[in-house]
Parts: sequence; C-alpha cells; structure tokens
Amino acid sequence: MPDARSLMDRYASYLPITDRTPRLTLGEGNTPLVRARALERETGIPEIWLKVEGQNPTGSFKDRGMVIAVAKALEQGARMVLCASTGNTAASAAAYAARAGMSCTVVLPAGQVAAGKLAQAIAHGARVVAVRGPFDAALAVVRALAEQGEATLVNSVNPDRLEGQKTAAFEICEALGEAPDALFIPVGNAGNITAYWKGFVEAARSGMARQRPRMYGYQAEGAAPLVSGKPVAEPQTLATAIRVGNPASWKGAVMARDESGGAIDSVSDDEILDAYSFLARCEGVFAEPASAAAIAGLRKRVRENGLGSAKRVVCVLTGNGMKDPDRARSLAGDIAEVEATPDAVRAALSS
Ligand code: AN7
Repeated sequence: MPDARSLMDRYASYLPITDRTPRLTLGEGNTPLVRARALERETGIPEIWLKVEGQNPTGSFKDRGMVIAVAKALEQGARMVLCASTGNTAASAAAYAARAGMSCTVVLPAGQVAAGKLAQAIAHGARVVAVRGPFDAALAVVRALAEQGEATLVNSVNPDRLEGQKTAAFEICEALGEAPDALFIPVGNAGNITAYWKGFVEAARSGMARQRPRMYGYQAEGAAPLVSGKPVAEPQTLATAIRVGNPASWKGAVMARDESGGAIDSVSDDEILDAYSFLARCEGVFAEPASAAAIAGLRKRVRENGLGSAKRVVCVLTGNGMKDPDRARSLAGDIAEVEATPDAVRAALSS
C-alpha cells in the first residue's frame, strides 16, 4: 500500500520545516522503481532499477525540492518566486507558485528549452523571459535580481531545494530495504547528485540503510566541466536540460564522487540518443534525453571499467520523455497519410 501522505509529511523530521510551514502539495514523490530487465540482460548486472522521476506532478524530479522551497518562501511572506532554468525548474516553479497563489518569473536560455517545459511554464502563468546565452548567463541574471528585490530565488542554490530532493534517496532505501551498490545519475547544475548523496549519508546515519552507494554522475560531452575540471563557456548538447557550463553545486558533486568512491564522466550525444531509444523501445519507459545520460553512463562504465562487485544498481530517470516531443518525433520520418480503408493502411504498413 503506497503511503498517501505528502512528501513533506512523510519526511518532516528530515526537512527544514515547522508546524507553521504551509502543507503545500501536488502529490510529489513516491515515484516508482521499475526493474530494467532488458538492461540487465545487456550488461550482465543482476539487478538494475529505474527511479522514474518523470512521474512527479510536473514530470521531473524538481518537484521534490520545489515544494519545500515554495512552501518556505510562502511561510516567510514572499509573494514572488524567481528562477533561471533549462526548463524543468521553470515548469515546476510555475506550478507550485500557482498552487501557492504566488507569482513566478522564469529566465530561460533562448531557443534551448524543450517545447513541453515551455508550455508548462506558460500554462501555469509564469512570466517568461529568454536571454541570449546559456543557462549559466540566465542564472547570473536571476542571482543579481534576487539580491535586489523581494522575489525568492528557487534555483538549487536555495538550500531548501536540495533538502527536498534528497528524499528520493530515502525512498530508494525504503523500497529496496537497503541503499543500492551504485547510483547512476545525470549531472547538469549538479544540485541533484549533491542532494542524493546528502540523502544517502543521512539514510545510513539514521539506520534506514547500512551502506552508501558509489555515485556515478554523467555529463554530456559538450557540457562536461566537472570532467575537464574547468568551466565550459559555450556548452553544447541535444540534452538541453543538462546544457550547463559552470555548475552551481560543483563542490557538492565532487564531494559526492570522492566520498562515495564513484566517478563523474561524460557521454556523447550519440550515446545519449541510443540509450533514450533503448529505454523507450526495450523497457517501455519514456524518459527525456538528459535522463538517458545516466543509462548511457552505465553502459559505458560496464564496457570500459566493469562495476566491480556491484550487484544492485539504481539509475535516476530525472524527467519525462513527453517534455521534449520534438526529439522523439525526429526519430521517424514522415508518417504515411492514406485513405481510411483497410487496404490502404495495409499497403502503407508494408511499403
Ligand atoms: C531532466 O531545469 O537545471 O544536476 O533548470 O531537467 O541538479 O542540474 C534541470 C536539470 C537532469 C540535471 N535531468 O540536474 C533546470 C535544470 C533533467 C533535468 C538535470 C536536469 P542538476
């Protein structure tokens, strides 16, 4: 029986909330762990689980942190939230602000946000501005605006965001009865890998788990500052969610990697696309391209280094495939349009 209580209520003692914090919820968290049998057969790893974060209310993991950040902003009397975003943070902020009766402003990298995410921000009534430049430029702008004004910044530089996001690690430990041996996760601004590691450390400390997983983070090759060790001025990748050149949580990602004995590596856009198709066609799970970087990373790790004694692995699928319909549509050519007769349809299918 799934726990029907809200994320905030389930993990209240682990979160920075009080009796006065508004109990905001859209039903976030409690996402499924789905066994990845096709990937197990391919890699030879005995147990692989997908944490399907695309099933959150706005279709990404951002909702776990956003519900806490917006509730705290409301508690503190703020009327407005503000964020920079590659898309999912904007969609989530817009939805939770609408729920809380607050206004929301989002600043996006022009031309680099997937259609579904932009549609969500608009539908929830956010004010949207696009800036010329990558996500990093947009983040610099909102940081400056937040310092001057009354709007609360809800990017992952807001610590309440990471506190909420760490709850995914708790759910994994509870569902498996133990932390996995290894966790594979995409990395952009590096908030999520930082939050997961914090969650696993707390889970081990509180007796929810006996061990902590090795953390394996994956960036896209054209946007891999944590791999090269220096910021990337013009990040490039088709996985627009992780098109980030100078991650705000750089130190947190390095700490997660080093304390866990894991690694941060990069995968090519071709490897990302291949993993994206594989997930959708062979596992029946539709995740967005950035999420597929975790799967591409697992495949690469198994191919090049092996996974040592790791028997049980969790891959975090951070966002829903429907966020980026244009990418999916590009996988096929024109769709045949024919007369509405069985013969015409049969002919089209066999041509
Ligand atoms: C699907 O929405 O940064 O390493 O502005 O949307 O915590 O940044 C999104 C990031 C992975 C990377 N997968 O997480 C934003 C934004 C998906 C994402 C990431 C994002 P972080």
